[in-house]
Amino acid sequence: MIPDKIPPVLTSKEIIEKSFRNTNKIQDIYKPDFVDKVKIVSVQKIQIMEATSRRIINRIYKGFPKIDDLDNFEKDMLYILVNAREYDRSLNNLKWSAQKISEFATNSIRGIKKARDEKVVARFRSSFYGRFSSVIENLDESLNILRDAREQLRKIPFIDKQDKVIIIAGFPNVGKSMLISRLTNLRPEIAEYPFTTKDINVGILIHNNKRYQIMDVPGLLNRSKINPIEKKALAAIENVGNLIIYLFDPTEQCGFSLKEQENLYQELKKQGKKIIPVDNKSDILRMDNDHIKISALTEEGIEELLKVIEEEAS
Ligand SMILES: Nc1nc2c(ncn2[C@@H]2O[C@H](COP(=O)(O)OP(=O)(O)OP(=O)(O)O)[C@@H](O)[C@H]2O)c(=O)[nH]1
Ligand SMILES: [Mg+2]
Repeated sequence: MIPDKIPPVLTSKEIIEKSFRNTNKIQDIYKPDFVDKVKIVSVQKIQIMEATSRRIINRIYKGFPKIDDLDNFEKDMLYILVNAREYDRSLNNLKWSAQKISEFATNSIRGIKKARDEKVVARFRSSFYGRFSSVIENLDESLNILRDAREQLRKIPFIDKQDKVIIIAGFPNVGKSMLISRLTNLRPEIAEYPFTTKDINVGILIHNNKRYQIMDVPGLLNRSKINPIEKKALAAIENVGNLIIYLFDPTEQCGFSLKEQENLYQELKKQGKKIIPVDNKSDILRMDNDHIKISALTEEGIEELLKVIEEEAS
Protein backbone atom coordinates (compact mmCIF):
# COMPACT_ATOMS: atom_id res chain seq x y z
CA MET A 1 0.00 0.00 0.00
CA ILE A 2 1.21 3.51 -0.80
CA PRO A 3 -0.66 5.71 1.67
CA ASP A 4 -0.03 8.93 -0.28
CA LYS A 5 -1.94 7.50 -3.22
CA ILE A 6 -5.27 7.19 -1.39
CA PRO A 7 -7.54 9.57 -3.32
CA PRO A 8 -9.47 12.45 -1.77
CA VAL A 9 -13.13 11.71 -1.04
CA LEU A 10 -15.87 13.98 -2.38
CA THR A 11 -19.06 14.64 -0.42
CA SER A 12 -22.30 13.17 -1.72
CA LYS A 13 -23.44 16.68 -2.63
CA GLU A 14 -20.33 17.18 -4.75
CA ILE A 15 -20.85 13.86 -6.53
CA ILE A 16 -24.48 14.73 -7.32
CA GLU A 17 -23.59 18.21 -8.55
CA LYS A 18 -20.74 16.96 -10.69
CA SER A 19 -22.93 14.29 -12.27
CA PHE A 20 -25.69 16.78 -13.11
CA ARG A 21 -23.23 19.38 -14.31
CA ASN A 22 -21.66 16.95 -16.78
CA THR A 23 -25.02 16.59 -18.55
CA ASN A 24 -24.63 20.21 -19.75
CA LYS A 25 -22.05 18.92 -22.19
CA ILE A 26 -24.71 17.22 -24.29
CA GLN A 27 -24.81 18.81 -27.72
CA ASP A 28 -28.03 19.90 -29.30
CA ILE A 29 -29.23 17.46 -31.90
CA TYR A 30 -31.65 17.80 -34.76
CA LYS A 31 -34.53 15.33 -34.96
CA PRO A 32 -37.67 15.98 -36.97
CA ASP A 33 -39.75 14.24 -34.33
CA PHE A 34 -39.90 16.09 -30.97
CA VAL A 35 -40.53 12.93 -28.89
CA ASP A 36 -37.54 11.22 -30.51
CA LYS A 37 -35.39 14.17 -29.61
CA VAL A 38 -36.55 14.20 -25.96
CA LYS A 39 -35.90 10.48 -25.77
CA ILE A 40 -32.36 10.75 -27.11
CA VAL A 41 -31.45 13.65 -24.85
CA SER A 42 -32.95 11.96 -21.77
CA VAL A 43 -31.07 8.73 -22.42
CA GLN A 44 -27.83 10.67 -22.83
CA LYS A 45 -28.38 12.55 -19.58
CA ILE A 46 -28.95 9.35 -17.66
CA GLN A 47 -25.93 7.72 -19.26
CA ILE A 48 -23.71 10.66 -18.39
CA MET A 49 -24.90 10.77 -14.79
CA GLU A 50 -24.41 7.06 -14.40
CA ALA A 51 -20.94 7.14 -15.95
CA THR A 52 -19.79 10.21 -14.01
CA SER A 53 -20.90 8.92 -10.63
CA ARG A 54 -19.56 5.44 -11.33
CA ARG A 55 -16.19 6.88 -12.30
CA ILE A 56 -15.99 8.96 -9.13
CA ILE A 57 -17.17 6.15 -6.86
CA ASN A 58 -14.91 3.54 -8.44
CA ARG A 59 -11.92 5.79 -8.13
CA ILE A 60 -12.53 6.13 -4.41
CA TYR A 61 -13.31 2.42 -4.01
CA LYS A 62 -10.20 1.29 -5.87
CA GLY A 63 -7.94 3.85 -4.20
CA PHE A 64 -8.58 2.64 -0.66
CA PRO A 65 -6.70 -0.41 0.55
CA LYS A 66 -8.74 -3.56 1.10
CA ILE A 67 -7.96 -5.16 4.43
CA ASP A 68 -7.23 -8.57 2.90
CA ASP A 69 -4.58 -7.09 0.58
CA LEU A 70 -2.52 -5.55 3.37
CA ASP A 71 0.62 -7.00 4.90
CA ASN A 72 0.69 -7.71 8.63
CA PHE A 73 2.13 -4.37 9.63
CA GLU A 74 -0.33 -2.40 7.52
CA LYS A 75 -3.19 -4.52 8.81
CA ASP A 76 -2.20 -3.95 12.45
CA MET A 77 -1.91 -0.24 11.78
CA LEU A 78 -5.29 -0.08 10.07
CA TYR A 79 -6.94 -1.79 13.04
CA ILE A 80 -5.30 0.76 15.37
CA LEU A 81 -6.14 3.80 13.27
CA VAL A 82 -9.68 3.16 12.05
CA ASN A 83 -12.75 1.20 12.97
CA ALA A 84 -12.18 -1.69 10.58
CA ARG A 85 -15.81 -2.83 10.52
CA GLU A 86 -17.11 0.64 9.63
CA TYR A 87 -14.33 1.02 7.09
CA ASP A 88 -15.17 -2.23 5.35
CA ARG A 89 -18.87 -1.47 5.41
CA SER A 90 -18.31 1.96 3.88
CA LEU A 91 -16.29 0.50 1.01
CA ASN A 92 -18.98 -2.10 0.38
CA ASN A 93 -21.63 0.62 0.40
CA LEU A 94 -19.76 2.43 -2.34
CA LYS A 95 -19.64 -0.65 -4.48
CA TRP A 96 -23.29 -1.46 -3.89
CA SER A 97 -24.39 2.10 -4.71
CA ALA A 98 -22.53 2.18 -8.00
CA GLN A 99 -24.23 -1.08 -8.98
CA LYS A 100 -27.64 0.23 -7.94
CA ILE A 101 -27.23 3.36 -10.04
CA SER A 102 -26.26 1.30 -13.06
CA GLU A 103 -29.37 -0.85 -12.58
CA PHE A 104 -31.63 2.20 -12.27
CA ALA A 105 -30.05 3.66 -15.37
CA THR A 106 -30.55 0.49 -17.42
CA ASN A 107 -34.21 0.22 -16.38
CA SER A 108 -34.97 3.89 -16.94
CA ILE A 109 -33.33 3.85 -20.36
CA ARG A 110 -35.29 0.77 -21.32
CA GLY A 111 -38.53 2.52 -20.29
CA ILE A 112 -37.65 5.66 -22.17
CA LYS A 113 -36.85 3.80 -25.36
CA LYS A 114 -40.25 2.15 -25.32
CA ALA A 115 -42.16 5.32 -24.44
CA ARG A 116 -44.51 6.85 -26.99
CA ASP A 117 -45.03 10.29 -25.56
CA GLU A 118 -42.88 12.87 -23.86
CA LYS A 119 -44.72 12.72 -20.51
CA VAL A 120 -43.77 9.09 -20.04
CA VAL A 121 -40.20 9.96 -20.96
CA ALA A 122 -40.18 12.77 -18.40
CA ARG A 123 -41.55 10.45 -15.73
CA PHE A 124 -38.79 7.89 -16.27
CA ARG A 125 -36.18 10.59 -16.34
CA SER A 126 -37.25 12.27 -13.12
CA SER A 127 -37.67 8.96 -11.38
CA PHE A 128 -34.06 8.20 -12.27
CA TYR A 129 -32.96 11.61 -10.94
CA GLY A 130 -34.78 10.95 -7.68
CA ARG A 131 -33.40 7.49 -7.14
CA PHE A 132 -29.94 8.56 -8.21
CA SER A 133 -29.89 11.44 -5.73
CA SER A 134 -31.20 9.37 -2.87
CA VAL A 135 -28.67 6.56 -3.37
CA ILE A 136 -25.80 9.05 -3.41
CA GLU A 137 -27.19 11.02 -0.45
CA ASN A 138 -27.34 7.80 1.51
CA LEU A 139 -23.63 7.36 0.85
CA ASP A 140 -22.81 10.49 2.79
CA GLU A 141 -21.97 8.76 6.07
CA SER A 142 -19.77 6.19 4.32
CA LEU A 143 -17.99 8.94 2.43
CA ASN A 144 -17.38 10.82 5.68
CA ILE A 145 -15.97 7.68 7.30
CA LEU A 146 -13.64 7.14 4.35
CA ARG A 147 -12.54 10.76 4.35
CA ASP A 148 -11.53 10.45 8.00
CA ALA A 149 -9.94 7.07 7.34
CA ARG A 150 -7.83 8.63 4.60
CA GLU A 151 -6.39 11.13 7.06
CA GLN A 152 -5.52 8.30 9.42
CA LEU A 153 -4.21 5.78 6.90
CA ARG A 154 -1.88 8.35 5.41
CA LYS A 155 0.03 8.16 8.70
CA ILE A 156 1.07 4.58 7.97
CA PRO A 157 4.68 4.89 6.85
CA PHE A 158 5.66 3.44 3.52
CA ILE A 159 8.25 0.72 4.08
CA ASP A 160 10.58 -0.22 1.27
CA LYS A 161 10.96 -3.98 1.55
CA GLN A 162 14.41 -3.78 -0.08
CA ASP A 163 16.05 -2.02 2.85
CA LYS A 164 16.47 -3.04 6.48
CA VAL A 165 14.31 -1.44 9.12
CA ILE A 166 15.92 -0.39 12.39
CA ILE A 167 13.56 0.64 15.15
CA ILE A 168 14.51 2.94 17.98
CA ALA A 169 12.39 1.74 20.88
CA GLY A 170 12.24 2.53 24.55
CA PHE A 171 10.28 4.32 27.23
CA PRO A 172 8.78 7.74 26.49
CA ASN A 173 11.12 10.71 26.79
CA VAL A 174 14.40 8.75 26.69
CA GLY A 175 15.62 10.59 23.56
CA LYS A 176 14.47 8.43 20.63
CA SER A 177 13.45 11.36 18.46
CA MET A 178 16.64 13.27 19.18
CA LEU A 179 18.63 10.18 18.20
CA ILE A 180 16.82 9.72 14.88
CA SER A 181 17.41 13.37 14.07
CA ARG A 182 21.15 12.69 14.50
CA LEU A 183 21.09 9.56 12.31
CA THR A 184 18.78 10.67 9.50
CA ASN A 185 17.18 13.52 7.61
CA LEU A 186 14.14 13.42 9.92
CA ARG A 187 13.45 16.34 12.26
CA PRO A 188 10.69 15.14 14.58
CA GLU A 189 9.43 17.11 17.52
CA ILE A 190 11.63 16.74 20.61
CA ALA A 191 10.28 17.73 24.02
CA GLU A 192 10.79 17.05 27.69
CA TYR A 193 7.45 15.33 28.22
CA PRO A 194 6.37 11.75 27.46
CA PHE A 195 4.44 10.73 24.32
CA THR A 196 5.67 13.66 22.24
CA THR A 197 5.85 11.23 19.32
CA LYS A 198 2.41 9.84 18.55
CA ASP A 199 3.02 8.34 15.13
CA ILE A 200 5.69 6.32 13.44
CA ASN A 201 8.29 8.30 11.51
CA VAL A 202 10.77 6.79 9.11
CA GLY A 203 14.06 8.43 8.23
CA ILE A 204 16.71 7.24 5.82
CA LEU A 205 20.27 6.61 6.92
CA ILE A 206 22.91 6.05 4.26
CA HIS A 207 26.08 4.71 5.81
CA ASN A 208 29.00 3.22 3.89
CA ASN A 209 26.83 2.98 0.76
CA LYS A 210 24.11 1.03 2.53
CA ARG A 211 20.59 2.34 2.97
CA TYR A 212 18.68 1.80 6.20
CA GLN A 213 15.18 2.82 7.21
CA ILE A 214 15.34 4.10 10.76
CA MET A 215 12.06 4.25 12.63
CA ASP A 216 11.20 6.58 15.46
CA VAL A 217 8.25 5.01 17.22
CA PRO A 218 6.15 6.23 20.15
CA GLY A 219 7.40 5.41 23.63
CA LEU A 220 6.36 2.18 25.28
CA LEU A 221 5.48 1.58 28.89
CA ASN A 222 5.86 -1.84 30.40
CA ARG A 223 2.33 -2.79 31.28
CA SER A 224 -0.33 -5.18 30.12
CA LYS A 225 -2.90 -2.62 29.00
CA ILE A 226 -1.42 -0.44 26.29
CA ASN A 227 -2.88 2.62 24.60
CA PRO A 228 -3.33 3.01 20.82
CA ILE A 229 -0.19 5.16 20.57
CA GLU A 230 1.94 2.41 22.12
CA LYS A 231 0.22 -0.18 19.92
CA LYS A 232 1.71 1.50 16.85
CA ALA A 233 5.21 0.99 18.25
CA LEU A 234 4.50 -2.69 18.91
CA ALA A 235 3.01 -3.18 15.44
CA ALA A 236 6.29 -1.93 13.97
CA ILE A 237 8.51 -3.94 16.30
CA GLU A 238 6.58 -7.15 15.69
CA ASN A 239 6.16 -6.89 11.93
CA VAL A 240 8.84 -4.80 10.26
CA GLY A 241 11.84 -4.38 12.55
CA ASN A 242 14.99 -6.17 11.44
CA LEU A 243 16.92 -4.70 14.33
CA ILE A 244 15.82 -2.92 17.48
CA ILE A 245 17.88 -0.27 19.20
CA TYR A 246 16.58 -0.26 22.74
CA LEU A 247 17.29 3.13 24.21
CA PHE A 248 17.75 3.48 27.97
CA ASP A 249 17.77 6.73 29.91
CA PRO A 250 19.95 5.84 32.91
CA THR A 251 19.54 9.37 34.31
CA GLU A 252 15.85 8.64 34.82
CA GLN A 253 15.20 12.25 33.75
CA CYS A 254 12.65 10.77 31.40
CA GLY A 255 10.49 10.19 34.46
CA PHE A 256 10.73 6.41 34.51
CA SER A 257 12.99 4.27 36.67
CA LEU A 258 15.81 2.26 35.24
CA LYS A 259 14.20 -0.84 36.72
CA GLU A 260 11.03 -0.27 34.69
CA GLN A 261 13.10 0.34 31.57
CA GLU A 262 15.06 -2.85 32.20
CA ASN A 263 11.84 -4.86 32.59
CA LEU A 264 10.53 -3.68 29.25
CA TYR A 265 13.88 -4.50 27.65
CA GLN A 266 13.64 -8.05 28.98
CA GLU A 267 10.07 -8.30 27.66
CA LEU A 268 11.04 -7.13 24.17
CA LYS A 269 13.98 -9.52 24.10
CA LYS A 270 11.50 -12.38 24.28
CA GLN A 271 10.27 -11.48 20.80
CA GLY A 272 13.41 -13.04 19.40
CA LYS A 273 14.40 -10.00 17.32
CA LYS A 274 17.95 -8.70 17.35
CA ILE A 275 18.00 -6.00 19.99
CA ILE A 276 20.89 -3.74 20.99
CA PRO A 277 20.85 -2.03 24.39
CA VAL A 278 22.05 1.58 24.17
CA ASP A 279 22.39 4.05 27.05
CA ASN A 280 21.53 7.61 26.03
CA LYS A 281 22.23 10.88 27.87
CA SER A 282 25.83 9.85 28.58
CA ASP A 283 26.70 13.54 28.78
CA ILE A 284 25.01 13.39 32.21
CA LEU A 285 25.60 9.87 33.48
CA ARG A 286 27.52 6.75 32.50
CA MET A 287 26.55 3.46 34.08
CA ASP A 288 28.90 0.55 34.59
CA ASN A 289 27.38 -1.94 32.13
CA ASP A 290 28.03 -3.35 28.67
CA HIS A 291 25.51 -1.12 26.84
CA ILE A 292 26.72 1.15 24.07
CA LYS A 293 27.00 4.67 25.49
CA ILE A 294 25.82 7.61 23.47
CA SER A 295 24.53 11.12 23.88
CA ALA A 296 22.02 12.19 21.27
CA LEU A 297 22.57 15.71 22.55
CA THR A 298 26.36 15.96 22.15
CA GLU A 299 26.57 13.19 19.52
CA GLU A 300 29.21 11.27 21.43
CA GLY A 301 29.12 7.55 20.71
CA ILE A 302 27.13 7.94 17.48
CA GLU A 303 30.03 6.66 15.36
CA GLU A 304 30.24 3.52 17.45
CA LEU A 305 26.49 3.03 17.17
CA LEU A 306 26.73 3.32 13.38
CA LYS A 307 29.38 0.60 13.38
CA VAL A 308 27.14 -1.71 15.37
CA ILE A 309 24.18 -0.98 13.09
CA GLU A 310 26.31 -1.90 10.11
CA GLU A 311 27.38 -5.18 11.69
CA GLU A 312 24.05 -6.23 13.13
CA ALA A 313 21.57 -5.14 10.47
CA SER A 314 23.15 -7.08 7.63
N1 LIG B 1 21.10 15.66 28.39
C1 LIG B 1 20.53 15.01 27.37
N2 LIG B 1 19.24 15.20 27.10
C2 LIG B 1 18.71 14.50 26.06
C3 LIG B 1 19.47 13.61 25.28
N3 LIG B 1 18.66 13.07 24.34
C4 LIG B 1 17.45 13.60 24.54
N4 LIG B 1 17.47 14.48 25.56
C5 LIG B 1 16.30 15.25 26.07
O1 LIG B 1 15.32 14.33 26.49
C6 LIG B 1 14.01 14.83 26.24
C7 LIG B 1 13.22 13.84 25.41
O2 LIG B 1 13.78 13.72 24.11
P1 LIG B 1 12.93 13.12 22.89
O3 LIG B 1 13.89 12.90 21.80
O4 LIG B 1 11.74 13.97 22.63
O5 LIG B 1 12.48 11.74 23.56
P2 LIG B 1 11.54 10.59 22.94
O6 LIG B 1 12.09 9.31 23.43
O7 LIG B 1 11.41 10.77 21.47
O8 LIG B 1 10.16 10.89 23.68
P3 LIG B 1 8.65 10.46 23.23
O9 LIG B 1 8.46 10.87 21.82
O10 LIG B 1 7.80 11.22 24.16
O11 LIG B 1 8.57 8.98 23.46
C8 LIG B 1 14.21 16.16 25.53
O12 LIG B 1 14.04 17.19 26.48
C9 LIG B 1 15.64 16.09 25.03
O13 LIG B 1 16.21 17.37 24.94
C10 LIG B 1 20.86 13.44 25.62
O14 LIG B 1 21.61 12.66 25.03
N5 LIG B 1 21.33 14.16 26.69
MG1 LIG C 1 9.76 11.15 20.35
